[in-house]
Amino acid sequence: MYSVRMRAAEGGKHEEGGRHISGAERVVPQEIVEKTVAIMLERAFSHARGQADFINITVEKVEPSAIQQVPLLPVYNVEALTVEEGLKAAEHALVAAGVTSNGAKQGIVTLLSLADSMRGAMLLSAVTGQRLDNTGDRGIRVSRMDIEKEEVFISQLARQGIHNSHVQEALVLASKVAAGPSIVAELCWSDDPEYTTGYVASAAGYTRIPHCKLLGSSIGGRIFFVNPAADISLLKNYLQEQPVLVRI
Ligand code: WAQ
Ligand code: MG
Repeated sequence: MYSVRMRAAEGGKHEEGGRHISGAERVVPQEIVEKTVAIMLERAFSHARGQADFINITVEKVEPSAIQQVPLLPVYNVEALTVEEGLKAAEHALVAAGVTSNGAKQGIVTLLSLADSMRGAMLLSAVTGQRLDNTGDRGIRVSRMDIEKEEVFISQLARQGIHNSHVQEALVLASKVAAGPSIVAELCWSDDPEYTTGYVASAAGYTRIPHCKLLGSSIGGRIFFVNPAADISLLKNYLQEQPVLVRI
């Protein structure tokens, strides 16, 4: 199997101050590597966030015996008609998942106050809402994950009437994250200006929340709420390095 990952930026490389445009990560058999790279390149070049002028694609062999299997999270939907209702629903879902009320509020404010979207996610204490990682405005990028049977997965989502590439990728990422050591919950909404549905996930499930932001906003992000006693370097290693296949 091969890990294939892409990151694209505008105005130079990410590490030289370029603005993050898009990214993607898959773990696929060798026969599919070429097609996967082509799809990622196409995505990087045609993204609503901007015109990428730096694209990094990494292809790396993964030993099948090193791949950890994790369960696919069940999907739930809540209703919200406005951004205010959406963010309230997110706060409730975070508290239900085990984040303190203060931590949940702090997390939502942290995402709302981003000046621009990051490439990765922030780690926040599930108790105090304080930032626990030291990756600054780069964030931690979850990588090396995929779904076991993509066609079955897609038709399952289509049957529930919720298939699109955002849901598909977010559910795989959230399933990997929720199975990580010391993870309490995740909060996310997209940085794509045309996509406003976000979610809260934990090992108990993935709750979709409409209207987490206004249509047209290019600011989104991810927060992983963790147990304050977490071993941060162990968790970072799991999120970035551990190959994971989500079982359907
Ligand atoms: N690892 C960590 N953080 C990431 C990653 C990753 N692999 N990919 C994206 N992020 C962060 C980064 O800060 C982005 O700015 C932010 O998340 C949003 O990423 O069920 O599309 O890929 O309908 O724009 C939710 C779907 C879609 C809800 C979320 O996120 C639903 C989405 P995007
Ligand atoms: Mg995006």
